[in-house]
Amino acid sequence: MTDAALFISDLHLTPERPLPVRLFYRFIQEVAPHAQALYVLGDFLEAWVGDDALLEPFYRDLATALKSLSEQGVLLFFLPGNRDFLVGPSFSNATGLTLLPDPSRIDLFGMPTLLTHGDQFCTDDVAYQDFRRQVRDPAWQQHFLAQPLQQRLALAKALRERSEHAKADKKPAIMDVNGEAIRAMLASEALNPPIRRIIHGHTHRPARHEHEFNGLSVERWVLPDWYESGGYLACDADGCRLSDFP
Ligand code: LP5
Ligand code: MN
Repeated sequence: MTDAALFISDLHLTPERPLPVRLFYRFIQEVAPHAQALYVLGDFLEAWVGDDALLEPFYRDLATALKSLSEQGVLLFFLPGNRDFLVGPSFSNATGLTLLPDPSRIDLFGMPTLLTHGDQFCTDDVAYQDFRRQVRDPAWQQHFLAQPLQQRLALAKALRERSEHAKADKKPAIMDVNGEAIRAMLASEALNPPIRRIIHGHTHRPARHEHEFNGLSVERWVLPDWYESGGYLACDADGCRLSDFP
């Protein structure tokens, strides 16, 4: 699909996991330049503790590669995930990514489409939603960002460990989307024209689902993670399809 819009999420890029990093560099050389736009729907980075982390060569190199893609004329967008919600204006400037709020509505080749990371749909995961409310609070973020970089990195590491422990005790179904939460988001976006497509990541369960809302069908695409191989959704005027990027 030339001139398609591409969607990726959940790459969780970190110097500690080289495979997705290699895949991503190849993706932005081989696939993305043929697209009209690339949307990154969160969890692009393993953990982001503030834009001053851009001083690290690993992130500077990523930013340079993205910037060069944007200079080739590909429109770049970023919507935050639960790992990288602290991405800010310096990251945006360095990469050429335009920051979008979560959720964001776009007109995708005539199709009213809702983009979101997807974690807000996981309302059965009550412990996570409580945690989310806390860390998305602007006052909490201001306080966190005022701490020295090394301290923030240490906190993020501790939090990652707690998250892995917590997940080990959660039933898989709890960490999937809740149908009522999807309906609630569709209802809050009920302004004309009605949403006909949702694209999100987070659950790492790539698929196409169909919902019915107010008598209309709504297709919901779930993006894959990049742990063992890459993958993306490509959409054009004829529709969308998921592709692997091995
Ligand atoms: O991320 P993943 O896939 O492992 O699991 C998510 C939910 N976990 C998270 C936490 C992140 O992994 C932590 C990394 C954040 C990096 C950003 C750094 C900037 C802020 C740093 C703040 C110190 O999002 C997980 C879900 C899962 O998705 C599936 O949906 O289940 O949720 C949890 O595991 C949350 C636990 O259930 C509750 C954690 C309580 C921790 C409370 C500590 C609060 C005080 C913070 C200070 C350390
Ligand atoms: Mn996520």
